[in-house]
Amino acid sequence: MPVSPLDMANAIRALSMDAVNKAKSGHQGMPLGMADAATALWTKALKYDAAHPDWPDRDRFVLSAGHGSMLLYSLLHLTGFKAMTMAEIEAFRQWGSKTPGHPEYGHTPGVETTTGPLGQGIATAVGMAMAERSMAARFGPELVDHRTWVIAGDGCLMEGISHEAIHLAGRLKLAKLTVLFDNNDVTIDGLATIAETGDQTMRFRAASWAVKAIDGNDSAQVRRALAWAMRQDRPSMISCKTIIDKGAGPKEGDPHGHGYSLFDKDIAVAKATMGWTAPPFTIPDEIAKAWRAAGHRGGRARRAWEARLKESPARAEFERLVRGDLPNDAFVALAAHIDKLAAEPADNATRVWSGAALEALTGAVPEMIGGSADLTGSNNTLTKNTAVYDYPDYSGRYVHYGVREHGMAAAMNGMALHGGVIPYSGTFLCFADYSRAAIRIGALMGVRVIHVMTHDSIGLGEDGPTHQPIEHLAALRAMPHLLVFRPADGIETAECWEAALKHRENPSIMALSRQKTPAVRQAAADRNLSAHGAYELALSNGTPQVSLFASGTEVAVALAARELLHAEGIGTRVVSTPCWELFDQQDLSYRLETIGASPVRIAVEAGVRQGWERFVGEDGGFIGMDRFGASAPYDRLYREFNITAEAVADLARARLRA
Ligand SMILES: Cc1ncc(C[n+]2csc(CCOP(=O)(O)OP(=O)(O)O)c2C)c(N)n1
Ligand SMILES: [Mg+2]
Repeated sequence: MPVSPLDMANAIRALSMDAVNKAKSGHQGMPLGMADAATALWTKALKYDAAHPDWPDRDRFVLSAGHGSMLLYSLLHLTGFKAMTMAEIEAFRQWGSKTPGHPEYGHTPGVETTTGPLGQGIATAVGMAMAERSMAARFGPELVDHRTWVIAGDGCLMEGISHEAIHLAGRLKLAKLTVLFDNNDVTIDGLATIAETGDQTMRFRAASWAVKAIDGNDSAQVRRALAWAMRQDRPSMISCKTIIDKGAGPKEGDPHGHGYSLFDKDIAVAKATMGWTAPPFTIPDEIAKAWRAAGHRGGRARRAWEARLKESPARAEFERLVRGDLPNDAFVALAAHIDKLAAEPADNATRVWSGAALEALTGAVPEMIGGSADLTGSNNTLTKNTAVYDYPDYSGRYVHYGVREHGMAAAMNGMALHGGVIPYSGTFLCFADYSRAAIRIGALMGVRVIHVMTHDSIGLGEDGPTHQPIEHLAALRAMPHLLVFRPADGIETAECWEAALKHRENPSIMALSRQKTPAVRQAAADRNLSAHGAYELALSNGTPQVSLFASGTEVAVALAARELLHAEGIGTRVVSTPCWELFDQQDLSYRLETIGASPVRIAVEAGVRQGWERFVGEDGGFIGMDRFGASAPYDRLYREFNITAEAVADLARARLRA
């Protein structure tokens, strides 16, 4: 008997039920409901070669509904991704397995992005589709011509980030992006209608998508819809009406069937209903063979692509970009900029210095793609090298993301994951709260994206406490793998940009000032001092009695306090701390030497104290903020909140007397 699409879909169902049942946790509802649609996608439309999971011109598949991970793991196993053995399927959700609860990028070959927090996947996929268009504009369809496919559920589309993502994709007319909506009308709490009566098809249409509604459990309809999607001149959404736990006999359509809810007895009934007689974790040969054949389908296209790449004059550049290597001369213009600043120190806002650094970098690093969430003029992210990225000519390198911080951050993750581009973007530091969930996924995945976040303290002034970050630096420094840079002047800003670009497995934050600040570095250094994370900027006259630690604009405050103290014969040194995470990576002797052993240690930062103990000790002094800010010119705010050289000097004297 020939193998039918239903037989193949039932293989996904059997594996998903078995794995969730063995783990006694997980989610089989969605894998069962979407098995038919996923089978159509992975056997008819998706361009991939299971033997080469990293082939650059493969289609990207994003399981935005990451809780349905067994759907993806089943597909990877059945199509023959080497790492996804049956032993891994049996070890679903266990320590060290390739089958964690939610798909994790970098952990499991074939997983294109980490998903689980609902809505992130679809927003990340938008970035993948953007990067594909950018690369295609550079290298042409011979080398870059692939699609991005997403499966998203009710939950993903309820999340606010989906709104940002859908409208961005619609505005950019990303025709190679298709979302399969698992329209099963069920979430965890029960029927989706307890919380949702909107019409997703109308919503996508309103965002300029092509939309089609089908029966997602009818494989012929799905196949036709996939072919339809590939003909559209805009992003497409296929609303797949499905039944959760499809195939599970009496439990089919259970409004509480989202998670682990099929036990031995139910599975026996389900398998009997679908005529599945193989033992658990076993795929009948004929069905396994059909799936393997689907996994090899893309082999010929891959080999043809490899032949084209071999002949292409752009081959070396393309391969460099895919590896993520920077151009050899990436930092030549930046070094000249630093030399100029060292020769002629100047005062300015660090956001302006960032703009200057970006002029140098975007000229030398063509894969940098910038943008802003509608704050271009404030963030200084647009350079003369970055034309606007837009339909129909995607060769530009500047994205107008609109007022969509969360969608922007997620899109940047997707761009970096796609590869070939290095995304950076801008907003105000205070709105890191809006994008935090995407920043976190980026940190978890270890992708090189750079978040320019200006207006980094009360120093932004008149916009007042709603816009003034207080706890944000501490909150961002708490996140593993994230590099939080807060440079003090033009040279440090350039150095921080260099460090951020060189750390290819970390996202970075550039916290930058709105207000002018003096040059604190007056001479050329023989190396990138900021790359040490913290360094002694100003020595003490004589034995240091006081060590001052500061970042960003407060470094100048610390230097002024040092002058006051030196006038009184009190030896004072100043340590600039532009990136705590990089300081952590220095050896112990460097760290101890930099912190020093003076009797009085004081930190100065226009944010909360949390974390500064590491430099000043539990009993150290702190000059900063312990409440929200206020609306006034910035110099008045610094005085009112007592973040001044005098206040630092007073505290130092008091501590020396104590
Ligand atoms: C941001 C976020 N909030 C909450 C959850 C917890 N959660 C996981 S799945 C789910 C319901 C999802 O419903 P749907 O997308 O319709 O999936 P289905 O039940 O159809 O499989 C929820 C609330 C999550 N993973 N991410
Ligand atoms: Mg649902």
